[in-house]
Amino acid sequence: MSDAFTLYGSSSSGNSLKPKWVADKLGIPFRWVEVNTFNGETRTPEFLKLNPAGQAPVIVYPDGRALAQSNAIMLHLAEGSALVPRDAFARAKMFEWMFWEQYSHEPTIAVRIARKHYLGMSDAELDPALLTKGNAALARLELQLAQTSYLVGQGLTLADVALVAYTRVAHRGGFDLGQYPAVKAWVARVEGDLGLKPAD
Ligand SMILES: N[C@@H](CCC(=O)N[C@@H](CS)C(=O)NCC(=O)O)C(=O)O
Repeated sequence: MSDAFTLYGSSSSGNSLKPKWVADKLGIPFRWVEVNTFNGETRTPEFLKLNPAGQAPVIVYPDGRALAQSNAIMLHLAEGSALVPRDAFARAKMFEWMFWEQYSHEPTIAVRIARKHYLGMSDAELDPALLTKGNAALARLELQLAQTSYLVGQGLTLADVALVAYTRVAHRGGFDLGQYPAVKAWVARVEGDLGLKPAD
């Protein structure tokens, strides 16, 4: 991967920040193009040519190849690095967390953050299941992180990057990380590893 790619992303989107953090951590050069995901910029004919799903993030190489889905982009960027365990079972465990993130964590926590914090919806307007399911996801993380420093054993992997993205700003969605001390400590640990300042 010698050619710098362009990352189309939104600074307010954890999904967009995931591949940015991986590229920064691994010293991979790229160009960031800010996209507003709330005003239809991802639905223009030009953007749909890059990602027909109409979502950020998407990366584009100088030769025109494009890749979407935050976790797929991270996997591509981090292949062969220490962020992807060499051991097959540990690697599969990393995938287990990443698939779970997209099905059970992001659709509850990120969606509540977007609606409450960015779109200004009141608690009464929000589906109560988002809070219940989001807290269930945080409890699932707490169970693991009370036992291990990182989600897969004792070192940072893409599973941590995927899951910290929205967990670190979960308070914006009305979640209280004070109820999850191991998660809170892990967020600080991963932010340190990625060189991020604590959110808010
Ligand atoms: N599963 C996708 C989700 C991407 C996604 O939901 N992107 C949102 C921002 S976080 C977006 O671009 N929304 C604009 C739209 O749907 O029009 C990923 O992980 O990349």
